[in-house]
Amino acid sequence: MMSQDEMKQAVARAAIEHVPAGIIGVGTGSTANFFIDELAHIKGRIDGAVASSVATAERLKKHGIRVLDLNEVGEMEVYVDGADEITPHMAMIKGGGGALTREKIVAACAKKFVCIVDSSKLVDVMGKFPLPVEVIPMARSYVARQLVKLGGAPVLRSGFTTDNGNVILDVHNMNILDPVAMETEINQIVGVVTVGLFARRGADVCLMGTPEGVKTLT
Ligand code: ABF
Repeated sequence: MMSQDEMKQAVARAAIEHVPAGIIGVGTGSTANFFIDELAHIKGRIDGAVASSVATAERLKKHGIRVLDLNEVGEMEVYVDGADEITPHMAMIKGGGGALTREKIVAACAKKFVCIVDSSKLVDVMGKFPLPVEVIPMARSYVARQLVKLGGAPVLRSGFTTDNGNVILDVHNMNILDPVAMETEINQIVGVVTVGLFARRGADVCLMGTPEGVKTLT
């Protein structure tokens, strides 16, 4: 029986096949960390990487992979990252690791989003995993009240500040039946920096680690 870490490692290895020559975007989290470790083996094939967090930048540098500023790179072929939940339609909840804003920015600059997950992340309806929302600190309680009106139960992530100096509200009890509509609605709340729904621009390919091996969803 494969452990969860072995499944994450298997998808990380499979994602290497999607890495073109040039510059790629790299996500954050434990599955992305396995990917970075795999990337180290083929680092001669790429010119460098754009990181979605300080933690990812540090891990890339530790492996001797060049880290580039997104503003100097422009568009990339591929972005590889994990997710907290993903639907068969490729919509995702991300941000459990707190890097959602930079993840969404780097993903927006990539032609292809390759999502790497173990099978525990696949759901029909998202929302069991609390939805992370990055918020400007002074807007925290205003945004929380608006999220309550949408039926959620926001909880301030305690002792956590994002790489951008903001706070995160983890919103419980969201039954996300229309992810695109909900992403749009939460994006409109003043004081919200980023909602961890990646539905308007979801994944293009999902590599899923299962006990039977890696499956590809498109
Ligand atoms: C990133 O890492 C995040 O968007 C998501 O919250 C998290 C998934 O972490 P892991 O791969 O450790 O489950 O992809």
